[in-house]
Amino acid sequence: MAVFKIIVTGSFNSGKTEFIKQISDINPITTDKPVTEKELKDIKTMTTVAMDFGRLTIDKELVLHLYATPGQERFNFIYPILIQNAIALIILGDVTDKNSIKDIIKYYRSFDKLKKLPTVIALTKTDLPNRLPDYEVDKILEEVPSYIPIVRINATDKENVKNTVLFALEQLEEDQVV
Ligand SMILES: Nc1nc2c(ncn2[C@@H]2O[C@H](COP(=O)(O)OP(=O)(O)OP(=O)(O)O)[C@@H](O)[C@H]2O)c(=O)[nH]1
Ligand SMILES: [Mg+2]
Repeated sequence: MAVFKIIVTGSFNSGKTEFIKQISDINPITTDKPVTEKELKDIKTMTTVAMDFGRLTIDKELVLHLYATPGQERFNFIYPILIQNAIALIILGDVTDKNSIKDIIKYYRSFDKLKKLPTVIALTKTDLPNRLPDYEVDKILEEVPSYIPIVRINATDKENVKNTVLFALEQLEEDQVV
């Protein structure tokens, strides 16, 4: 049986923990602690400080281990540890938050420097009424290399999340063919 490791990253509040919770077939391991920064506390009360871990059994032959990073920059030290043996990267960006979309390219570059991985960008919260207009999001994402696929999802929807993970696996297969 093969075990593949996938990394999920993205800004504070972009939906990483939610993503892992939706996909995992075991109780996910999370490391959420109360938010200490005053300006972030208004957005949400809990934040991931080390990682989230979930497992998805595809079939008898293949199990995926999903690790999500913390969203705050002061926890960046975990990236080189998490990326070891990873086979794909999923970067989340929250379409209700301009800065979260701007951060996508930053995450891409940080991880690309550590290791080149097949990557998928998943824009979250596309179900919310306060989402930015598509043209605004697309404009910010112009900097992203055109070979990186972008999908729009609701991270609270299990099927959406599963399809994103399967899509990331497809990227891997395509890369191997080349
Ligand atoms: N409606 C909706 N809510 C979402 C979506 N994605 C995330 N959320 C909600 O947004 C909030 C923040 O999500 P988290 O999963 O905690 O975000 P995170 O990226 O893990 O945040 P940090 O660990 O603090 O960086 C939670 O209440 C989620 O349920 C989405 O696509 N749609
Ligand atoms: Mg989290």
